[in-house]
Parts: sequence; structure tokens; C-alpha cells
Amino acid sequence: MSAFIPYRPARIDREESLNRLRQDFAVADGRRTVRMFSPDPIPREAIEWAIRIAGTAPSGAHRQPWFFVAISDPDMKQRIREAAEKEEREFYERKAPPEWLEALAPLGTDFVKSHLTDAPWLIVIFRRDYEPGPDGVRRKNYYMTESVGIAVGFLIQALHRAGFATLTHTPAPMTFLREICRRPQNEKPFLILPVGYPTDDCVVPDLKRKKLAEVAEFVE
Ligand code: IYR
Repeated sequence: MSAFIPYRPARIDREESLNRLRQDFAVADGRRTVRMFSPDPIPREAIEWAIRIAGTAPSGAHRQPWFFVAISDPDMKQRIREAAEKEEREFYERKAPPEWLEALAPLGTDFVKSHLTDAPWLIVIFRRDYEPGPDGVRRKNYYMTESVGIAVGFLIQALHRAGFATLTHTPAPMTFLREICRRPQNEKPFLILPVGYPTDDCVVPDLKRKKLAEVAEFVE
């Protein structure tokens, strides 16, 4: 059993709370997933802070079952792009059922993944399914998918608030990432997150967000 320490964050005044939330909504609503990245560099320190923020996410039994590989190395990005495009070509040309392709049509995606070499950073996120114990006994983690998903949410929002665009990219299958990133067997690739600035001529699909009443109900 771990020790307990006091936690007494100062209360925020009601009006101030609401003001902050309204402003945060405007910022969050300004985020768009980007597929057209400028190669303009982003300092490593920015990525480091964003990963620290991601690491503050809650996790099952506080196991923090995540690992982040941040890549700016052009050779490694090229290798990831080639492996991803191989899988993606297979997906678009053979594996994807027509219904799925129809759902993707408004996004205009295809197997060409130039963002994987254009973006100055790729953050590859791994889900740690268990922790190797000193005696060789595996220590199970809990709610890994949920925990990593929350951490990635924190990561995307932190990067957005710092002015950087991201793309939540999940080539399927993406097992090749474990090998390219030289990660251990207990880690499963979860997501590739290209990070950078949008190009000057960047366009995004004209999508609408669901209204509050479509996604929530209140029982008071
Ligand atoms: N993984 C593919 C296909 C794809 C799937 C979904 I669901 C998207 O929202 C977008 C793309 C790709 O990356 O192109």
C-alpha cells in the first residue's frame, strides 16, 4: 500500500471556471487533424514537454503502460513510410471492404503517406501490455488501451495548444513499428503521430462536429 499525501488544489471561482472552459473550448475546437505537413523544424524540447504532459494521464493501477519514441531522423522516417505504405496499399487495394472505403472517401486518404517523411517529428506510441519482472515473471498491466488512449489525447491537445498540428495515423497492421523502433516484445504499437506545422496551402475536409445535444444528455 502506498502512502497518501494531501491534495488540496485551490478552488476556482465559478465564473472563472466557466470562462476558462469557454476559452478552452474555442482553442480545442480550432484543432484539425492535418495531412499536409511543412518540413519546418520543431524543437526537441517542445516534444519533450508534450510527452511529459501525456505522461500525466491517469492509468489503470497507475502502471503508466505507455512508451513514446520521438523520431526526427530522416532515415528512420523513410523506413517507417516505406513499411506503412506497403501495408496501406494492401489495405486500400485489397483488404478494405467497400463500406470502409466509402466512409474514408470524404477524407481523401490513400496509401501515399508523405506526412511520414514531411513532418519534422513522428511520435510512435507503444502500449505496454505487461512489465517484465526481475525474476522473469510478467507483471500484468490493466486497461492498457484506455490508459494509452487517454495519454495520446493529452498529447494531441498539448501539441495543439503549443501551435503544432498532428495526425492520428494507424496503419494496419503496424507490427513493423516494433522492429523499426527496436522496442521489446511486451510493447505493442498503438499509433503514429506525425507532428509539425501545416503547409501554407494546407486544406482539411469540411467536417462538422456533433452538437452537445447529440452527444450528451443530462439527468438532473
Ligand atoms: N489506416 C488507413 C485508413 C484510415 C482509416 C481510418 I478509420 C481513418 O480515419 C483514416 C484512414 C490510413 O491511414 O489511410
